[in-house]
Amino acid sequence: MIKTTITDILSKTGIKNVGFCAFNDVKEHLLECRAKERLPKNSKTIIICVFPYKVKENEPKFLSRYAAIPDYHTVCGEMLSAACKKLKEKYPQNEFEYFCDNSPIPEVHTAAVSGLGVKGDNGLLITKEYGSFVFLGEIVTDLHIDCENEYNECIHCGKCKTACPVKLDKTKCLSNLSQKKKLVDRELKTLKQNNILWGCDICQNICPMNKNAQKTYINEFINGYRNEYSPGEDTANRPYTWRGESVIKRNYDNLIK
Ligand code: B12
Repeated sequence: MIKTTITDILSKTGIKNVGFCAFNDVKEHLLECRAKERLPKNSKTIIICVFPYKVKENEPKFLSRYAAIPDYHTVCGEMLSAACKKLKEKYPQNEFEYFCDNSPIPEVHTAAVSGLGVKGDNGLLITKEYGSFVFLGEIVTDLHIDCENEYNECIHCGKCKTACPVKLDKTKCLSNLSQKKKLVDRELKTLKQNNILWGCDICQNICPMNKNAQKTYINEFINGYRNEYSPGEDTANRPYTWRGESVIKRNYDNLIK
């Protein structure tokens, strides 16, 4: 009953895919970050939310899909903030704190145990409807909600590992490389060889579970979609803005010569 009420409230703020996870099941695995201080005292439940982001069938030019749309921290953050406000109106005695990415919650694992999808060998959550082209965000609350959590993994076909140039070694992830301030020549060469301007979707594009991934319904992503980056463009609220334009411009000059 309470799950239905919460799901209905979230759906009114445009959040359509929601799962529930007991905070106790995650508390031993929290990530160290400053946002940890914002966790409600007596946190009991994580309401974990899926935000699909595939806009077009075709891949953007040199950009990963997440880099072709407005910054998800802002878009998902605004939706989660509106949801918290509505939840507080319904449950004034309780606390609701939202997080997205900059979060102490291991989001992929939490979403997987909540039944929103499976954890892929590439470390990402893969949903039935939208594949892995989803962002995750959550509302942590001291409201008690019964959760039946079960953890499931992908089909382990091995295609993502074979395709990934660094064999899914997280310390060498090309997405991470594309976001680094300083790169040595060898690293720039790797980005060039793999046509990478910002972010990397190699492990996602090869995944058979992404074959029929549905497109997003989130208008901010659809309306703000840009198929490519152009130097000098308005970079306000793009996923690469936080690094300063010099980093994406460096990657661009590295590719386009
Ligand atoms: C740091 C980070 C990165 C880094 C490094 C990734 C890494 N793990 O090393 C970099 C920059 C490389 C990166 C890249 C990308 N990222 Co990223 N990233 C994160 C972030 C902020 C933290 C992940 C992390 O460090 N986890 C810590 C490690 C140790 O986690 P872990 O290996 O899963 O282990 C945890 C669990 O296993 C858990 N655990 C173990 N046992 C148990 C048992 C139980 C019961 C429970 C509950 C938990 C649990 O404990 C561990 C943590 O302590 C998350 C957001 C978040 N807060 O989770 C996004 C996140 C994972 N990234 C995301 C995205 C979209 C990407 C990219 C696809 C972007 C792109 N296109 O380039 C790439 C994909 C690269 C890849 N294949 O992984 C999304 C993934 C969405 C999805 N579908 O799953 C997230 C969730 C952000 C978001 N809010 O949407 N990312």
